[in-house]
Amino acid sequence: MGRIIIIIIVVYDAGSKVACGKSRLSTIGNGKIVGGVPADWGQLPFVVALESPRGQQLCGAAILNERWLVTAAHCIGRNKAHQIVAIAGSLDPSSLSEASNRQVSEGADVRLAPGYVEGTQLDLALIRLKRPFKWRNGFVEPVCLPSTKVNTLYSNQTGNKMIDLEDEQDRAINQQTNKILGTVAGWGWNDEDGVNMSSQLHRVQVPLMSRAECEKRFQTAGYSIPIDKTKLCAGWPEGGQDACQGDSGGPLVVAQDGVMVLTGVVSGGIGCARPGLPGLYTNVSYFLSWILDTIKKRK
Ligand code: 4AZ
Repeated sequence: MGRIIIIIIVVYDAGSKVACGKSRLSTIGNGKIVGGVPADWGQLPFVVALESPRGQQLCGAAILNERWLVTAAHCIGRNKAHQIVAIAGSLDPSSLSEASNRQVSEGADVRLAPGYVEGTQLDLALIRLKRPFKWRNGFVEPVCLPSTKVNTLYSNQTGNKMIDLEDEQDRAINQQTNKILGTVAGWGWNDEDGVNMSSQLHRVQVPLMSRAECEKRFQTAGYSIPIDKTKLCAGWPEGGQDACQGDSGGPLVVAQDGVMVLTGVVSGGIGCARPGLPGLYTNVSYFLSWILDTIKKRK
């Protein structure tokens, strides 16, 4: 009689025992955030609202695992961890009608990206939650981080000399005959002046832009903004769709191999959705080893 040996392989992403990056967005169509549409349940279950203790909308964030969120460093400001309230499982955090899916936790600890001082340089932070979020299929789920595989692959090919990941990223962005589309989501302003606002989570698609082109566009418009490898740009040449005030800290995700990968974190820009001026994001892959070190050291 033969024996059946069953091997169970558990795949961890950022230490979560559930699959990351699931989304019910088939083709993430367009439709706070400027030029977007309200998000529906199951489309972006990793997006979290950050509020002040009084319930004022501060920023967005994304779930990495039960304990850790990633956001922009400038979202933390002078707040202590316990002054940041994270709300998951809610499309409209101001509404109490979603009580069954909603989960709330204050921060217990905040880590700013090494070297962050203020403003939008090295604009990344991790928040450790006081009470871990519980996974709820379609409502509260983690996002995927970019793969470290790429790194290993290139270091193998080149011996000690690592191929620069960000150069590869730029190359990939430029090579695409079809643009790489990301989806950005948040509860921020629906136009640059904050005239139109809604309490519903909005989402919109924006194409990634190479660092060189991005820097050139800002230059052409009279702004000198160095776009180094810690940053990413995304936006349409004609404008019209973008993140805006209040969306900071929220995720820019790109679908890769059927899962949503956290590629950027909303950081800033000149106005919102202006023609020729893409939105600025923190480049998550640049900070990958710091993120993994931090969240694995303390679960
Ligand atoms: C902000 O102030 C902000 N156009 C965020 C994103 C963008 C602009 C401003 C992107 O939080």
